[in-house]
Amino acid sequence: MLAKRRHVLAGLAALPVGACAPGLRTDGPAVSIGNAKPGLDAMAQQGGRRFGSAVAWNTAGTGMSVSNPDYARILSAECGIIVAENEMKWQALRPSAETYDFTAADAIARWANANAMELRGHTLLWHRPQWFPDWLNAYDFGANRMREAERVLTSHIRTVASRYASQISSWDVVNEAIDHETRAPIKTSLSRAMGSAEAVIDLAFHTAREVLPDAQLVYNDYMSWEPAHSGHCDDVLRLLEGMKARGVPCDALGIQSHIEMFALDAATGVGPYDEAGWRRFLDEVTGMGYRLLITEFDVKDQALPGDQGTRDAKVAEFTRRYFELMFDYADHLDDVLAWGMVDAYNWLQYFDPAARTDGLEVRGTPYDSSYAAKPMRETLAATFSDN
Ligand code: 9MR
Repeated sequence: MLAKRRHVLAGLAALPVGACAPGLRTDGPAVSIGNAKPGLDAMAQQGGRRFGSAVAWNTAGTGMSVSNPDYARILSAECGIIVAENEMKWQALRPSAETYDFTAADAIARWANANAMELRGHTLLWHRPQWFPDWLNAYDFGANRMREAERVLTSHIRTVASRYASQISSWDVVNEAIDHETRAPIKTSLSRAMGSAEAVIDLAFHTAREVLPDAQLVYNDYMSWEPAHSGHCDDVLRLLEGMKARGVPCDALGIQSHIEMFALDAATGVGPYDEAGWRRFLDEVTGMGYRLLITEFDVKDQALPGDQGTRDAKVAEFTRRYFELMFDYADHLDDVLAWGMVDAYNWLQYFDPAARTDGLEVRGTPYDSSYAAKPMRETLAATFSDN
């Protein structure tokens, strides 16, 4: 664990001094970066971790976020690391079984480099047929099914991981492998051909380790602190225990952190959360030696009234409570990433039509759609400067 920590800190040392200071880019119109300076990444770095965000290059719902100078300026000011929201997934990279298309992923990697930001990798395998390319769901693995499935999986991981090896030091190797409802590992064309989901997961991690001996390899999932997630937390614990027992080279758990207010708790005025259960979960995960990351933070504000002031205050309060608890595990916690910095470019606006029934935008990221910092941004700043 100490070695891993040193690795992350060494990565930080490589960043040019002041890389993320507000004002790095001077070409966009003035935006409010909140009152507190410096930017969130510079504050997070004081505690030995990086802060950053997902960016969309060409997402159907939001278009090209970094080509918007207002958005790019916020990323430059606040983030030391970015992750491609969609562009490194199989669906984006693999138009067919024989071909790769790195156009968008390379463009994001170049943009990160040009703006002195690091990159996270997401994801070498999203273990759900829904997010496999169609050709992979329908793939004919032939007479030696297992060997061909292994070849398809390992050649993808070797090709993608080695392409970005100099820029990406932390990868979501496997994303979401257990079904929330059935509580069982998700079946895919690959797991059917290879005999089990575990066989696929193990091979994915071993292959990533072979290509990236020093990178942080992460299992990423959406288990969360709301009571409705407790079963999924148990299932993820079993998966992590299994990987430990089998000697699978997984270093960390990525906690997506799309935290949810689908109802309000009368006592707290924010969404219900199971503090004791969530601490038990984090204790078990860290007790097994896994490090933690917050990989996709944002807030679902469905149960809050439309009024902007009230809504932003409650979103910030829910954020404060969540980060306060997570930072009780600060010794185990590495990168913190938001799933978008600006509401207009956040998946919650287009992904789930029921995200708000009043037709208003979800206000779940640090900046609103006119690029003004919201109370959530100040909550994150306060968290990082206290830790
Ligand atoms: O935000 C992403 C959205 O634009 C895509 O349509 C969707 C499917 O590829 O994936 C979303 O990102 C997901 C991430 O990759 C994994 N964790 C859950 C995220 C939100 O659904």
